[in-house]
Amino acid sequence: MCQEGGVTGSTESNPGWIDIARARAQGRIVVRTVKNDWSGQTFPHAGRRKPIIGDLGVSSPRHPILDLLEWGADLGPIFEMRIFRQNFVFVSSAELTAELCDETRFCKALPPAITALRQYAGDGLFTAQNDEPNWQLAHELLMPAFTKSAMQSYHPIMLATTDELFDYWQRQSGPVDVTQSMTKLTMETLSRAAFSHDFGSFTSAQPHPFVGAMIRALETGRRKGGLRTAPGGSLLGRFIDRRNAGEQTYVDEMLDALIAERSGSADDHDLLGIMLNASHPETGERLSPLNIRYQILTFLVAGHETTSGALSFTLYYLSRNPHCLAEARREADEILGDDPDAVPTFEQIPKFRYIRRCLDEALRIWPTVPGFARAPREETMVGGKYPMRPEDWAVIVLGLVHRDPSVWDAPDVYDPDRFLPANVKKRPAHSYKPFGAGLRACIGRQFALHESVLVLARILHRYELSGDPDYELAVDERLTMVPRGFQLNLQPRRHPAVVPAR
Ligand code: MNH
Repeated sequence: MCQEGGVTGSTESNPGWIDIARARAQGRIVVRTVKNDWSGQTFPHAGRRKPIIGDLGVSSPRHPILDLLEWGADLGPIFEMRIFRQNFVFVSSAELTAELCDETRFCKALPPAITALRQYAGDGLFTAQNDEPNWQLAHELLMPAFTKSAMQSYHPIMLATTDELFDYWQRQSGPVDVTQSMTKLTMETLSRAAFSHDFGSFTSAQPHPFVGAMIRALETGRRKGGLRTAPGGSLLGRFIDRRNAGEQTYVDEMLDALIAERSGSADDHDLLGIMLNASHPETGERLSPLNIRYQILTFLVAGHETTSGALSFTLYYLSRNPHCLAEARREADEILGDDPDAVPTFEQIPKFRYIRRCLDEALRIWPTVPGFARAPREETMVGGKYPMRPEDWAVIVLGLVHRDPSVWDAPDVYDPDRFLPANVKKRPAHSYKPFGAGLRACIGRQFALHESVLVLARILHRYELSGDPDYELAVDERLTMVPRGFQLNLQPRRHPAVVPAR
């Protein structure tokens, strides 16, 4: 990584001002360099670059990713954005993505927005550096809890939270807010699977204060990450930290209390129990209580809004595409039969093939984690012509890769059949990456897929759903991408579902 700028050495005799020339002569000032500078290469960028602030104006602070998807589409397979001294390089083609996803040459990188989250999530799975020992340890101890077959133990939890969602909807009058409902659902599912805690999302009118505090703390952290290289950025960072300290302390203390309550118990029925009890088969190493807190926070954050957005976008597209809705419902009815209260068994989940394709296609158009960053393991050349060194990184912009016209026909059209096995086989590898790549790919993928398919099948089996025809899709950028203000009208299906003869 590039050297940090700033004054080094003792500041004891600092009179309150710095004689820059003298400090530089004494070697106390490191010349400020552009971060992620790709050996000085430049790539296309949007608009006219301004002194000092660089490309700060090209994206709105409220929806930087939506803006990036817009202006990035015209800039070609690799482009850049410079904000103060921080350079961002983006990749938007399936071809360059395939190259960067080659694990033999590249690995995960931590751009500033992710590094900023280490203040909360430390060396937890998502924010750990590739070579931090706790990544390997946690990965090995937790992988067994995230396999396809491990979903068997979360299946009853997922059924129960879906029942609570239906009860909650029953008590509502008028249309329901889809993103809000799905966020309650995924938050409850995850907190129960992770540490058997009920946040009461469906029973209290207000969301549990923990949820808001956690999201605000992280959101602020991410914003702070963007300011790092601004003049006065570290001062502003400390100010933000002070303002944010209360929320962070509240979140940390609540999680530490939960962990302390369970330590010493052999109960390993949830993720917390596994983390407290599992030790490495060869070295006997265990996760520390602090690292366990980092992991729990990571699961809560990485796992709830992402899945909620995936569910909400799928419901949006189903409501807009009557033939897809009819096909998805036909599948739900065929597997679940004519009792609207019927619940899928664990073994039935993989049979909802069409519903799964509807989900895959929604995550193509709106990957709820909008991108991930990659760096080379050794100095190399990307795209055959751009030298890249281990300290350089590029962000794969999934929203653009998933619409690359050289791979996807009519990329803005919602068509679940793109994910028919024969069609998947025809596409180049790595043209669809909503869960990331390689060793550091999403550990919760099976969890998200199992939960989403289960919930969608049950909703379709139970309700007649219709959206407001005048609603225009709006997307909120929180920690992830979710639809804003999307509502559905839900009518319990009156007639017993008819099972078509096979
Ligand atoms: Mn998830 C990593 C997307 C659901 C926990 N997740 C990633 C990455 C992507 C991603 C992309 C890779 C990021 C990177 O390379 O920097 N995750 C998703 C999406 C969904 C999702 C689109 C839902 C849809 N993730 C979940 C769930 C959990 C979870 C559910 C937990 C239960 N994800 C993680 C963790 C990592 C991760 C933990 C980091 C894994 C690692 O680096 O070892």
